[in-house]
Amino acid sequence: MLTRIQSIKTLSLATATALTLALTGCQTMGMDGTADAPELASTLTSTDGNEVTVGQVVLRPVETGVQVYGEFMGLNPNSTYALHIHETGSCGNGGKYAGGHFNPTDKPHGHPDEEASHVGDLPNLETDAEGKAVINYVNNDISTTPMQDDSVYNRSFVLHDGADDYVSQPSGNSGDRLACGIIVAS
Ligand SMILES: [Cu+2]
Repeated sequence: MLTRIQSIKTLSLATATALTLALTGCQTMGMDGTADAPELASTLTSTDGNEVTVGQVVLRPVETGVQVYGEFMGLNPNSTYALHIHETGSCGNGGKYAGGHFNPTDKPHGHPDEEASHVGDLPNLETDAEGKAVINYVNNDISTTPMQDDSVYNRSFVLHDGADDYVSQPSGNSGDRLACGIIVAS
């Protein structure tokens, strides 16, 4: 009897361990603190009809939210650009079909670190002397899981030609839509 209880205990422990591994398998932290594999990605191209690629972004689930890592190029040197997640996964009509900022919690626009901000708000991009910029920001209001209210799957990144002032409503006086990219499975 004792032996049987022990073996059941051992078995359930093994099952629990296997389940835990299965659940966290896709979110295992790598050496750099990021997840093993990006879950979603987006390529931003210019909205001027030439479809020049200006940026590549990957979205990875991490412990505290979703890491938004992107590299941009071909922009004006030493300049500031607004970048947001917009609600609709479409870049047609010069990026206008992307709609407004992703805002499922119905908040005012603001700095992404503030409580009063859209879920899709992100910090401005600052380009270097070569017109390149990097964004590496953990957004703790979004998920990468399709069908969830906070999911950014099949939404869009929009890069604007001006800086976001983080104050003006509804979009920080960020200017025209310079580039756009739909967020897809990677
Ligand atoms: Cu925007």
